Amino acid sequence: MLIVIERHAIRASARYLWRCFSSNAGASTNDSREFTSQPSENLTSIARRENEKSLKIAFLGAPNAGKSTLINQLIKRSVCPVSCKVHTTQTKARGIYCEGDVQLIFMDTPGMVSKAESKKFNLAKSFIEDPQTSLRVADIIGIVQDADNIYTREKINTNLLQLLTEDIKSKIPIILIINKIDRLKKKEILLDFVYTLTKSKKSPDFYDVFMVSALTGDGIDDLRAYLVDNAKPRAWEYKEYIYSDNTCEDIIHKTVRAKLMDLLPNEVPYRLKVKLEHFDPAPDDSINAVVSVTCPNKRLARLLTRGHDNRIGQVAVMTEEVLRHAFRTSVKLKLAVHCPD
Ligand SMILES: Nc1nc2c(ncn2[C@@H]2O[C@H](COP(=O)(O)OP(=O)(O)OP(=O)(O)O)[C@@H](O)[C@H]2O)c(=O)[nH]1
Ligand SMILES: [Mg+2]
Repeated sequence: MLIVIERHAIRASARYLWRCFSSNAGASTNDSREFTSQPSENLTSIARRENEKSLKIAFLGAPNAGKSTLINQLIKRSVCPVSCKVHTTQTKARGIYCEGDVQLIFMDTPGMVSKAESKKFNLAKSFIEDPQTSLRVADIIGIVQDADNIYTREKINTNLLQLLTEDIKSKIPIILIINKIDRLKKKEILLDFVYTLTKSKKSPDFYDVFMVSALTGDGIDDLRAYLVDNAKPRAWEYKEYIYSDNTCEDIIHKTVRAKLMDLLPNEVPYRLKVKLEHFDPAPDDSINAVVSVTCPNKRLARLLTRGHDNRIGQVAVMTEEVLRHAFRTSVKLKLAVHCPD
């Protein structure tokens, strides 16, 4: 067993070191900054492939480990909401990526919480239920570990370990994905780190280990290629032009909420109500949307709308940028701040 673990650690570190020292090191994999139009939804133009393959990958990990950022990088579209605060993802969602005959279906999940935490912070049921339901339908499980968090990086989240029953472990391969490696100044720490994680008796047996930065794209090509190589022969679940199981409206709503979480302090964003009021895809594929943000009191409304930093304006600009990357089309967004007082 130790030999297997060491083999994985060596393979992962060799891959990582190769990236560090090869001439391509540091090259970003994110080529989707070109905002091309959405492909035409002409079904008749989509020829059925002869050798269709697919793979469903469930990403699980502690809150804020970078699960959603990772999926966005892998599918080259920002469809999963990302913010610097915890509990950005509230419900499971899928991001879909197609390459040749292969369709990869990534399942984003809320960060792992215990039942007690869920009760204490009054979290939706989905925080407990969705990681479990995603696990059950996965072909492969990716445990996402935050390399930057010195408190949690050397052990797998206990709530997550509880979900990995013997039955799940015997049926579904599990890979370890160490994320945020760009945050580590001394890269050698990573090797100690992988060793500790993989040799722990509490950890499951990992089929493979990846070291990535979902932010910069480092290591993402390797991970995507590995998943493509492991896809199973079977019919695709989604048409090739579908890249999320969320509607555009859902993606807009969740992205505004995530950007409010990025820009507003402490608990403030959790107290705001975000609602999509108007959604209008134009004939040229561009999108116009109006979203209302309701504040519980005037003080918070002023925080958003007044002052030299114009936070609501910043939220609109940041959200538009993310949505252009998600939909690959131009997006015009209006945010209206309301206060019931
Ligand atoms: N430096 C760095 N930051 C990252 C990386 N990946 C994600 N982040 C940042 O980490 C924060 C959390 O990222 P998310 O993708 O929202 O994390 P999550 O695991 O989906 O979080 P929840 O949905 O709240 O559980 C954001 O500020 C990201 O920009 C990375 O590889 N490097
Ligand atoms: Mg998330």
